[in-house]
Amino acid sequence: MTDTKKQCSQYTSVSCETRDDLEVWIIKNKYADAAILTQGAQLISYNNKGEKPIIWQSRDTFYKSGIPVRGGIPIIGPWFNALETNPPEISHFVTQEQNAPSHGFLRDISWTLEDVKESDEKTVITFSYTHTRNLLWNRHFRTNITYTIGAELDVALSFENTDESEISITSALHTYFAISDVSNIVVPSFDTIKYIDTLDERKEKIWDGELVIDQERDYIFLNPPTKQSIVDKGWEREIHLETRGSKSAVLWNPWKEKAKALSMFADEEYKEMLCIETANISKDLRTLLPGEVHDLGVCIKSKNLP
Ligand code: TA6
Repeated sequence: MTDTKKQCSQYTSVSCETRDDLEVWIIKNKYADAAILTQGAQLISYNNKGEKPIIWQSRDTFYKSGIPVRGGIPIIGPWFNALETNPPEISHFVTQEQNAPSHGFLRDISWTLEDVKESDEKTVITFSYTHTRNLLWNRHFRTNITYTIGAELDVALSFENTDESEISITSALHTYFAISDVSNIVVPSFDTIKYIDTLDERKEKIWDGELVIDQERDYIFLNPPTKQSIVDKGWEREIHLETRGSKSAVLWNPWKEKAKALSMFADEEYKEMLCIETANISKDLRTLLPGEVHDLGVCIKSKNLP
């Protein structure tokens, strides 16, 4: 028996398996099913018992070490997107800029299972990663992610500055939501909210009204409301998000053309997913003094439409 299998055998709601190269933690309790990779501590699926998926994962997924899986909740940090789109306070910590992967390195590396707590209602599972200074990020820090899996899904990410000098980070919970079809979706949450349009020279604009997905979308909303939602008339449900520690939100759908160029993404899959990312990016970067901790989180639940 491997160490992981031994570790798993002590729990009733948690088991583990290997898919190609990667280890997967499977959670099944009274209210929900979920799966989490040790790589990137990435949650890759979540649904309420017997219900449609809330979190989306590509059907073209393969599980190879060092290659992030498309879908679920990739943990993004300590920088967001291409390094050069981040403020200089962030790139300053990267020595080997030419090797800096898009969206940081937290989703590519292996995390450590720290703790599992089980009750009738939920399973609470925590992973950690401790970074020691290297060429990709020349400061120490520690991160923890805790998933609370039950009738709701709670995700809590923390960054602790374990260095002797201050650090600044950008980060995101890059959540891929499952939807019935883009044509059935309305996002009412960003009416009158200022955003950076990354598809139009990063101009700042103000969103007006409900948002529908009828073209490529890649926007960074600034100071969005903490309560956000996706209304899905096809599956007659509304997904609710309540964010913590975040003053930015990314809304992303690649639409037809970009979908074809994405790795681990079938051409037509843009119709089935929508990312709403709970983030600290752009001017919402966070600076931490030695010993300081920043918490970023989101609670996700689904309700039937009346
Ligand atoms: O968060 C939106 C975004 O930054 C898009 O610009 C898009 O490229 C996407 O993330 C996916 O990035 P990835 O590196 O996972 O292919």
